[in-house]
Amino acid sequence: MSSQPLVFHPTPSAVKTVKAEKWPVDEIVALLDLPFTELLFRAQQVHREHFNPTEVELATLLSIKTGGCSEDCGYCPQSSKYDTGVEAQKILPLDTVLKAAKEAKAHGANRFCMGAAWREPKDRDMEKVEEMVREVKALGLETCCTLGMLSEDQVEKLKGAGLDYYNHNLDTAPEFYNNIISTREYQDRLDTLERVRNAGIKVCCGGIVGMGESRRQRAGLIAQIANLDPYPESVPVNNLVQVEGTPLHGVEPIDPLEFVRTIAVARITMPKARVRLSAGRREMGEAIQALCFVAGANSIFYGEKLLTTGNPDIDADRALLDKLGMKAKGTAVDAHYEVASS
Ligand code: SAM
Ligand code: DTB
Ligand code: SF4
Repeated sequence: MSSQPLVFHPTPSAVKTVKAEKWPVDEIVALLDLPFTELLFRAQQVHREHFNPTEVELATLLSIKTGGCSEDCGYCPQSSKYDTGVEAQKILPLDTVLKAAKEAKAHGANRFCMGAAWREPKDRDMEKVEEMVREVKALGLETCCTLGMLSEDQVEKLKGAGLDYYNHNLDTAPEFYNNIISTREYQDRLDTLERVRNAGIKVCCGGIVGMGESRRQRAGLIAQIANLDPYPESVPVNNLVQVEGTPLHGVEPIDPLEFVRTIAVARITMPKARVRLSAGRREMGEAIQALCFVAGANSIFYGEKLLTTGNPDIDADRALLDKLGMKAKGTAVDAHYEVASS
């Protein structure tokens, strides 16, 4: 008995036009797989097309609302689900925030980032945060907030207050995400990022490596960020800070040179972004940090504290930048390195 081959004729509604991704995961894996020297050379070439390679942006963080968070992010010392010794506090008063912002400015910071341990802000919090943004901006600092998920209305309020950047991280690749967080979806994060972008606030979006993900999953995270259209203006690359009491405490740390590779690939795929060498710097040592700058990192968190964990102190960072002949963004630069597009 002869049988006809089954042919599937899609109906027009089943035919989707899928926009080609700018950066397929395979291409990013291929970059990560390059010989180290080749990868760093390519990253330097891209970096120098858009930035002065001797200049670093300094962003100071302040936790404006610490601990007691309802989410279960497996890396985070501020989740109420884990016993990490971080105590829940109320939102800081405005004068405390302004004092910290003035100190940051006096130390030469370019940007002041206010972080809150919320799944999302409540409406009664918004007025306070808006006031903080207005007043910090009035000091002449760039402002950034990271408050969790935002509704359209909340995004508009922050825009109205003059917020420059909103930080919301994708954290890891979609296929690894459920190993890390169960209380919010990847899509929720993408939705918040879209609202921020549509409101005309600049996007700061990155992730964490060293959570036990594979190289392909690191590539998957970079692909997600680099394929945002347009890609973020700021890309924080965090190396997991392991905190006792969190589920990720004790995970095998990432090889430091693999961290440098990740920075290089972020630079190549997002040429004009500020790539921030973020959490985990204190554990890294000077040589690895120097390699990260060679790989195209041009921003750091600056000040002795991140949100709840430590960061190199200001004197150590000043000494490192001096040793490397690097300068803070906005301070005198060698005319030789002036570039048009940064
Ligand atoms: N609660 C808000 C949220 O999650 O969107 C904002 C604050 S949350 C602490 C901001 C980001 O800090 C997280 O998305 C994560 O990427 C990073 N982070 C938190 N704990 C970390 C850790 N132990 N090591 C490295 N990065 C961490
Ligand atoms: C980001 O990507 N890293 C920062 C900032 N955005 C908010 C936070 C790092 C937190 C590290 C753990 C802590 O200090 O609690
Ligand atoms: Fe809460 Fe943010 Fe920490 Fe997740 S990362 S537990 S949302 S503070």
